[in-house]
Amino acid sequence: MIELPFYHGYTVAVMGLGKTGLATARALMASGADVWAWDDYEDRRAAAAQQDIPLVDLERCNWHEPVSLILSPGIPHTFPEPHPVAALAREHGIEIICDIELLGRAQPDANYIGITGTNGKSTTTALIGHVMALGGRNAQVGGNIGEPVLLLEPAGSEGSYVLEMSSYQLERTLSITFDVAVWLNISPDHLARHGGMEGYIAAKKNIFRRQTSPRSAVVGVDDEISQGIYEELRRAGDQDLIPISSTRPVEGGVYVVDGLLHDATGGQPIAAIDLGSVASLPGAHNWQNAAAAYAACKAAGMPEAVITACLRSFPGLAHRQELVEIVDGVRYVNDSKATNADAAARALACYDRIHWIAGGQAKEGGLSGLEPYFPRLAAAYLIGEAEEDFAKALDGQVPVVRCGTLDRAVAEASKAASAEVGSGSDPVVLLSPACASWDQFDSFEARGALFQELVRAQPGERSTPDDGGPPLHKGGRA
Ligand code: UMA
Repeated sequence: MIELPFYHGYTVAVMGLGKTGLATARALMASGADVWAWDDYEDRRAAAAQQDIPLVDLERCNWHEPVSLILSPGIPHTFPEPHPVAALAREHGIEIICDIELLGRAQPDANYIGITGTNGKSTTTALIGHVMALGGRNAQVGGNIGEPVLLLEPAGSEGSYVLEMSSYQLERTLSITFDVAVWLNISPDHLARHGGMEGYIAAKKNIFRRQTSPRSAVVGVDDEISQGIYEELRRAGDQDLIPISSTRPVEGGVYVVDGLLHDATGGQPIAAIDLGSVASLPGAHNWQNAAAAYAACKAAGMPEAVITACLRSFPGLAHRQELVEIVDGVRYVNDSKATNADAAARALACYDRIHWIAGGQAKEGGLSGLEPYFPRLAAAYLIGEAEEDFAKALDGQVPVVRCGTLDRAVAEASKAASAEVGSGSDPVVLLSPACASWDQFDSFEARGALFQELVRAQPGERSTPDDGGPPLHKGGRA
């Protein structure tokens, strides 16, 4: 746990008692702070009380007491409208920050690697953490990936924090200047929370805050906005800049063409690793993650040969194109983390005959952008709030089965996919919802866990990719 001695004897307000808030309250209490914690939901407050966390209703307290408000990332302080507690803090001139800001203040001498982007940031973060730890570095992984940073250990000046940074967290982290900042890509997401695309981009750009050489920025240039940001940084010339691409050669950068990762940071491109041989990094989207991780680890001073050796043993992440089981010849893939269309596109590009389970709480734009993948869909099995809208969007192009719930969707998809086995197709039942989970589940993890449970409960003969089945995935695009 991270000590926060600068709060000893001071009152600190903690709003939101999910993962972040609970860890923050505990770290503050252990450091001798007077914690005032609150959550809008009774069950969350009860869970906190069980851990002896002091509860104070932050909408009805004396705001002359607290010196800081640690606001959980999911709770808005600006758009669509400030949470009442954030409004009160602002009215009283109290800073509104997040747990990662506290880490930065407590561990100012540590090395920081920050990863952001709309998609792929968890995989890239885990990949960098894996390579650094296996390569002998003292590296700890946390942040939006799911590990609240105040639960990490002190790193000191020798250690590194590898932090997945959401736009929500970047807005409230002021003290950290990243030694290596990774920007993967950007597409519309969380727009209501940032007052539109401009606000979303501005929040994410904080990853480069105050960077000067020899600090490095690793920037994906495969989408137009990111390319523009790369050009902007290049013109300013503040930090060492490494472009990365998963589609084309980039001068002085790291890029992947047909699965082969090239390192051109030294001028002449060198073929470093064939990503087709890394089973845990399926699909072309993972080429971007691998290029970013390679470039970031190299910028952090790791030798190329160590990086590539460690990349090969990456075990992959749960809920991201995770092969759950092959039952009676049908592959069941859990991609519950795909909470928007762009993320779902990445999985849809990897398989040819897909029984697709989608739906939940739709994001702005719905399914738009997924049209090129429709010919790969044997059928769509729709669940959750988005069912009606998605059915309309797919009407006449893809057979639709309205299922309502995940258990029904798995049953229907499984029945149809099993009937196809042996007919020359290689059916995959893919949960890649293109939606948030919050209408029916607590989190995408809970949604993915139920999918795993439903698949594992099915009768039938199990096999593995090594039993001679077709390849697990292909690195194709639409
Ligand atoms: N709450 C209120 N009032 C509100 C809204 C929420 O009291 O108006 C309370 C809820 O009752 C709950 C708590 O706030 O108890 C939830 O806070 P939170 O939404 O910030 O969630 P945490 O559990 O603290 O998890 C957060 C991140 N969640 C969000 O940013 C929404 C997790 O990222 C992160 O893993 C975790 O901190 C650890 O650092 C998840 C996420 O969905 C994976 N991130 C978004 C994304 O990746 O797209 C940004």
